[in-house]
Formats: sequence, structure tokens, C-alpha cells
Amino acid sequence: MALGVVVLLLPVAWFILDRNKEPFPEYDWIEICTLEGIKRAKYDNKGNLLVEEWVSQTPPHLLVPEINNELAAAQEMPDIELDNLVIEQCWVRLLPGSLPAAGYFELKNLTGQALVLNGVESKAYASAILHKNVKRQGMLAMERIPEITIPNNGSLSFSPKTNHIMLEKQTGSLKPGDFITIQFNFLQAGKKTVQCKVNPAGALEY
Ligand SMILES: [Cu+2]
Repeated sequence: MALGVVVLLLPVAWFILDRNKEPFPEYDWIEICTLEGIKRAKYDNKGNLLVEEWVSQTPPHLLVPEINNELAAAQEMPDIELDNLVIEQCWVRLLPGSLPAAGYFELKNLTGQALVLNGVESKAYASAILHKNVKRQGMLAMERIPEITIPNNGSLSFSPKTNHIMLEKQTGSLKPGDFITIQFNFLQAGKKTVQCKVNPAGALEY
């Protein structure tokens, strides 16, 4: 009798466990900053979407054209001494469709002075904005960073868990394996242009 009950309940237990199972455990979740808020998603190795859901629906910025005021001034700026400002592991996560891409990098300031990063730009995207991950009422959200000071000998990391460059309105076609250039603008100091690797949708690191 007892055995009969157990046998009868087994399919029920299996059904409940199966429903709560993590989807596609072989792939990692990535967080995606979109104009409508933050999504999380899993993509396979070919960039096909497997599963996605909203994390929070707080837009990172208003839907107005972003005009980079520093842009004109920065183009007149000298290039910063290459050896003393290290920007490496720069990569971009390319997403299918019209989803914005996200850019990441590791910066070390060995210039002997504090630097203020106040903007980035790329010919590959019409809009490039520095964004940071913030918690608002316990929910993950993204917001614009107007500028970041990096002390002498300091470092700055933009990684999937911290900050990203939000890249919108791709100007040409890109595919994983390509490289794009991103120009980093520093207040009153100059600019530095870096080659950044284009990685597929599921990428979590360089
Ligand atoms: Cu963002």
C-alpha cells in the first residue's frame, strides 16, 4: 500500500523538480542593458537566444538622442602617452537584432597624475555611454556615469558585474571575431584609442 503511494507520487515529484530546474544549465546567464531596462538571457555558442526574462524594467536613460558634448573638444585633444595609460582586455558583447552591445575593459593609470574619464566614442556605434550597475530598491538597474576619476596608479575595471559601455545604433555590420576601435576621452588630458574584440552574445569575458 505504502509502496503504491510512493510509486504514484514519483511522477508528481519528478514533474515539480523538473519545472524548477535551471534552464540550459550548460550556458551562463548574461545581463543585458536595453533601453527598456535589464534583461537576462542565455545564448548558445552560435548566438541563438535560448531563454530570456526581465530583471527590472527601469530604463537606463531617457529616449532622447544622446549628444556627446565632449566629442568636438576631445577631437582636438592630444593622444595620451601610450605607455603610461594601459587599457587592455577591451571587448564588446555583440547581441542579435537591435539590442545594444556592451563594452568592457581594464584600465591602469600610470601617467603620474589623476585622470578623469568623461566619455567614450566609437565609429562602429552612433552612441556610446558609460553605464554602471546600481541597485535600486533591491532591483538591478543601470545608470549613466558622467565621469570617473582614476587616481595615479589606480585602475578601473568595466566587467559584466560592474560597469559597461552601452553601445547603441551600430553603423555597419559586425560579427564575432571582428575588432572595433573605441576612443577614451579624458578631461583636459587627451584621448586614447583602443582596439576592442567583438565577442558573441554568450561571452562573459575577453
Ligand atoms: Cu547600460
